[in-house]
Amino acid sequence: MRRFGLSLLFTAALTLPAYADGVRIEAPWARATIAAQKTGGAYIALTNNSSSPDRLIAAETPVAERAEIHEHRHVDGVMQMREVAGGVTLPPGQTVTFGPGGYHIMLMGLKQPLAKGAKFPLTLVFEKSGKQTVDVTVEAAGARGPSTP
Ligand SMILES: [Cu+2]
Repeated sequence: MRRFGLSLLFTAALTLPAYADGVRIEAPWARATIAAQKTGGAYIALTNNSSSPDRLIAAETPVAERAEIHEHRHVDGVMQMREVAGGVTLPPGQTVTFGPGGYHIMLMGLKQPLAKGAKFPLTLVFEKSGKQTVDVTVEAAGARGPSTP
């Protein structure tokens, strides 16, 4: 009996989510969109709990044709947006926060409007720690941050 109990413990340890020693995803949120809008933005905070750098290299969601990793930058006083080549580096022990005016997951070709209060799955692909899926909460169209951190 004792031996059986131990092996169960081992199984539980092996099936713990990868983020225990990799990247933790917090506060996933998005802004509500209107019917005519075919793009939207999703935001998260990524904490790399491992001892080596990792990288966010891709994103996927069933609510859009595709998801790209974008950043906003000021170029000659004008706000521009572009895809981040090679993904976003996540230094060990640090949190990289995505938000309006900075890094964002661009949802392109929305299949339906993102309604305030709804949730949708977002899968993030990390170079070292693999894939993780989180539920993104849709906030008001003008929200500056997540209502539930
Ligand atoms: Cu964008």
